[in-house]
Amino acid sequence: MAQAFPASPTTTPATRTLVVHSPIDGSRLGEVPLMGDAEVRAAVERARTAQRAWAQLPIETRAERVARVIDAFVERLDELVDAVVLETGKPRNDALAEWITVVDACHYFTRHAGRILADTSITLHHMKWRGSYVAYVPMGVIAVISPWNLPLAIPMGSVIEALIAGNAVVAKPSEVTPLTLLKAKELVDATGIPTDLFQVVTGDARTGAALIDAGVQKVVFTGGVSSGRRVGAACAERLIPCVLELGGKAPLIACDDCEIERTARSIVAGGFINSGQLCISVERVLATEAVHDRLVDRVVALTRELRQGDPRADDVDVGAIIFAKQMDIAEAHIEDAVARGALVATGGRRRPGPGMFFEPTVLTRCTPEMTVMREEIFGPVVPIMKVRDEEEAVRIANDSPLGLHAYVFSRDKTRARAVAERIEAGTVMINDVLVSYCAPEAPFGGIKNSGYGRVHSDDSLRAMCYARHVNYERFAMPLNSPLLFPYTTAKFRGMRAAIRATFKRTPLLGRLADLL
Ligand code: TXE
Repeated sequence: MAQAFPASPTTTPATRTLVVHSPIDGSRLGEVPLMGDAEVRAAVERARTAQRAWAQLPIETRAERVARVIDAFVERLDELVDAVVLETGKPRNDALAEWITVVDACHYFTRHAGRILADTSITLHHMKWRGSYVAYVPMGVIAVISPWNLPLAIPMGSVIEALIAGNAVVAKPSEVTPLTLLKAKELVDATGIPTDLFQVVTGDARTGAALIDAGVQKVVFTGGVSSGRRVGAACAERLIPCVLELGGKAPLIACDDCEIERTARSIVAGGFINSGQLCISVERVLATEAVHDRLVDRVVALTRELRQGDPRADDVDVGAIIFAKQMDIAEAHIEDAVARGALVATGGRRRPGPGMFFEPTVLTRCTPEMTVMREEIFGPVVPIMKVRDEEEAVRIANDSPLGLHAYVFSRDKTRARAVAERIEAGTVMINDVLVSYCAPEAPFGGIKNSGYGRVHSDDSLRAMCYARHVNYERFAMPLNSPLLFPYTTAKFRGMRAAIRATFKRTPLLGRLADLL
């Protein structure tokens, strides 16, 4: 179908702006500056200045001020949800899920930051004359670079963590969906949090690259694998840490004792919520022989019941495709799969009419060599493959360069856990889909080409800080300690005897004898 409007944001070189269109009907939503090096650098410098005063505040004060973001989000919920719906074409429910993820993260971290970031005392196992503790020191300016699929939840989750930890943030939203984050910034500013402390720079990949080069102390990046490699290399050059969250190919293993209705509904939700544009979407179903046929029938029936359309109405299940390129990708996968013997059980096409809509699609008779089973789809396409048993399912699930998320369905909790523990992924969910992302206290991130580092969780909040180890004196060592100059034969012998007594793996009495 010919595009009735620009497939992605159009740039206007004369004024250096990005024009944003709604995927619902192509209407023009607004335009934002395409920022270059100088603007980005200036934003980071302003952020650095604001951060110095912010970092001096007690953690409780910072948490209390960030908690006001919850009030602003509650107060202006509809405004924010509408912004997401218009810019992404997703149903209100999907937009609300983004809102909840941010507000709940804010709720959790503002309540627990004092505990998570408290100085941690370390008992030294040998150096009993000294004591240690770790203090979590704000890093400075954190760069958050985010994609278009969750334009509110992905950047704002990290923005909240960075701020509570005492940092400033400069965030670069996707060029496809910059307006949502600008709206969120408007709400954050209204809480009285200093405007320079959280800034949004708009633009494309070059703007993102400029941000990494602008003297930031850490980068939290979510996006495609190839961009992630470039971001990782740029951070390595500058010796700054980064979190790379690079997408997935989540398998769903349906064991032969799975509950058919629950599994089918979860497949449909996991495959078509957000039009399948989630890095944790169900991207391949591995159904054991015993349940395959019943599961396929139910998944297809439920998929046909989905109501797709203008997401501004409340009774729509599946909305538009956010980024036009994803429709080409979906079509290419379907074409390849059909050429290799798959069946399009339902869906399979773009929907005619205005807007970027792709039918929820179920492919059956899939096999591992099909691209749809190997590469990220990031669209409303669910391929199903029949496997002999769990063994084969686990082998195929792990035969992937990606390892972000996975799902196991079984009535037997012990069995499900045994399967889950064999899957190579950052998160494995049992008997449910997607909601694990909404648990701020649990780590989220991948292994293999899905990237490294974690967002969410207490560890991730601490990782927004430098761990400063402070080592102090409990008892003063004598000035003629063997650790201080001058070295002498007597000191050396004393040290040698002590070390042997300490590390010799024999009973205590024998070791004490060494000291004599
Ligand atoms: O992501 P990109 P895109 C997958 C999905 C999709 C593919 C590409 O399969 O087809 O990734 O999506 C900025 N230095 N995911 O093109 O290009 C860029 O401006 C600094 C998975 O949207 O990776 C944007 O803000 N910044 C994913 C952000 O990075 C750079 C979600 C992501 O852009 C940069 C979306 C660079 N060198 C798509 N290159 C997920 N993991 O959830 C790009 N950017």
